[in-house]
Amino acid sequence: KYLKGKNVGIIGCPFSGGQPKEGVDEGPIKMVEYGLIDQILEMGWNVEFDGHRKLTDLKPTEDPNIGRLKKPRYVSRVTKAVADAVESNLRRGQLALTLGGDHSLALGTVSGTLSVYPEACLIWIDAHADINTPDTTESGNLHGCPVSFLLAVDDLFQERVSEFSWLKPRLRPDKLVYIGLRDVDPPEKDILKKYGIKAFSMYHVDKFGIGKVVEMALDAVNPNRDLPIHLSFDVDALDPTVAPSTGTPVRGGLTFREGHYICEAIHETGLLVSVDLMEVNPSLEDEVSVFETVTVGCSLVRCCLGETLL
Ligand code: Z70
Ligand code: MN
Ligand code: MN
Ligand code: MN
Repeated sequence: KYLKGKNVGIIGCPFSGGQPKEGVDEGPIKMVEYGLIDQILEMGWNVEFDGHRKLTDLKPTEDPNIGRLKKPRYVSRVTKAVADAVESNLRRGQLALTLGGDHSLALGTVSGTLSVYPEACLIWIDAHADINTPDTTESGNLHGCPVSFLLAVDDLFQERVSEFSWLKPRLRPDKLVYIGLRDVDPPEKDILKKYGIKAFSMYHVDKFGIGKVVEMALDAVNPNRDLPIHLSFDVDALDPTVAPSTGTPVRGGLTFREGHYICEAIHETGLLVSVDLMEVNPSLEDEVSVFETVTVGCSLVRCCLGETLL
């Protein structure tokens, strides 16, 4: 409905500055090495990919904390560049596919999507809510904060961080829905309640089944099935037995099929304009774990682009 033809622009983002563990910057590199581009080409898509972004060039020489926030200048510069890349892909009628890298990158991807499609909804698949504010974050890691920066509410935190003045918070709370949550910090729970944000935790997946949960999630943010969709998929939403090589694995996650079902069902709407696949860290765990995590990342992406079982 929003995209003309099967054109995808891939934005490879080797970036780890939103959290403390090295190696997550290798995630996009490994997904491409494992053949993701050829797999997408074989599905009949036109693919634009000019290599991974040189994001480390944007690293400032000095980047002291702002309050608790770690590496705010680096994260801001990188995510601004990513926002511009997503915006450019979408304006040229391509599906924007961003490969991370840590989930702070969604500051950029979602901003880019909303600058082209202000009416877009955001479906966030994650073990974590990533909605800490500069006031509530315990860790100071910006990958735990992107959603709060994106929300268009005026009283969410004390002061907007001036370093991120390029970022226009324009995500309305009723356009955001979560699936897969199971490690949400107490202040994050308060924020979800305060703004009435729809969230389906693993409890809801167990209670209703993934088919019903995806239907309820779409009903919440896209009741007439006519708005563009941004899907932000943190691979740690999957159970650690399925995707072990990620920075913050949390037990009790989505099965292999539940994760793929989400991508298949969202593809089926025909409304998907922007996809993030984040937090694959090939430096964690053993060789088999890395293989399983990278290949599951690739297959989730293929399902978003329309791969079916039959
Ligand atoms: C915690 C924080 C987080 C991912 C960890 C954890 C956030 N709520 N997100 N791993 N992907 O640091 O704010
Ligand atoms: Mn997560
Ligand atoms: Mn925690
Ligand atoms: Mn996340």
